[in-house]
Amino acid sequence: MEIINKIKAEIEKHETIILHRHIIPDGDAYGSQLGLKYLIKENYPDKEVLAVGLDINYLNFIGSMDRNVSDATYNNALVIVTDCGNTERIDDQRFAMGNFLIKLDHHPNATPFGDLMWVDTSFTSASEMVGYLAKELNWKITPQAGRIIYHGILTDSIRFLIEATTPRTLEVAAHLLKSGFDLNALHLEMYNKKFSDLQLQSELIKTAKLEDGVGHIILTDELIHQYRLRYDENGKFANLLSGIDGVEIWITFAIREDQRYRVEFRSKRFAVNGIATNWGGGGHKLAAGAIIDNLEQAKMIVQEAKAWVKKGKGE
Ligand SMILES: [Mn+2]
Repeated sequence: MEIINKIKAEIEKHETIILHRHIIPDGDAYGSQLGLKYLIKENYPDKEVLAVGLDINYLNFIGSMDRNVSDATYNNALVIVTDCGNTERIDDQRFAMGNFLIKLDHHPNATPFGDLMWVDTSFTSASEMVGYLAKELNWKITPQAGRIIYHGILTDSIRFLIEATTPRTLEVAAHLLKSGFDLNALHLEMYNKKFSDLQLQSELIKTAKLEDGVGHIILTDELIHQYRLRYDENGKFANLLSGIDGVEIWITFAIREDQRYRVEFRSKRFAVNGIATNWGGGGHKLAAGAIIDNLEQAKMIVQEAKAWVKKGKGE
């Protein structure tokens, strides 16, 4: 791929490289950003490579961000933004202050930006793109980098379950695994559950609603407190209603610290990013998100989803 060589050339041209990704980061945001950081550091040891944005608690076991990156650092720097479709969602809005800007993403290209774009929705994850880049360029991959990138692929692909999973996905994963990180230890760490999580899941399932092909659950503030969940963990039930007969679209409304609601849309075949966009959000065809103010709006969203299923819209 020609684009990969262009990215390589920009990396080689710049002494300082600053990596950004989306706000409220997930495994793929970390995997693509920190993974790329460690890859460049390993293969170009003389370069200064920094990852900016806020840390998120539940991903501490994956890595952490660089703090106190000054504005002056951006002078003559290469900036690469990973896993982020639109500029409003980029964590740390200084992304445009560098010398050259690259967008590396697997979301639909709703907002093109940057001097160079590698946007390809055929990848499961931005992490898969970074892993592919490393494979194609024959870069050395440390176990640390391999683990971080593999984690990003596994989370975004839902353990290789989503339809975007291809032979390439598994080849990249296999290539990363050759770096020698402890796969079993990582899996144990990722999927270890607390008993209270299971109890909370049972509360959510008990109060779940299913009507006209649309399922939804509401994670309330009461539940967050009762089960001592942190607000930054409010996205982890987005797939609780997946794979259920008769559920075409499933929606999770989860309370945020600011008392607004995070909305996660999922579907087997309906383009739910269309609904998310109507509410100021966005995302992938079958997995999208938005933020709303209250549960009145949640009701409207459920009605809208039902109408979509009825009309076969976005199939
Ligand atoms: Mn992603």
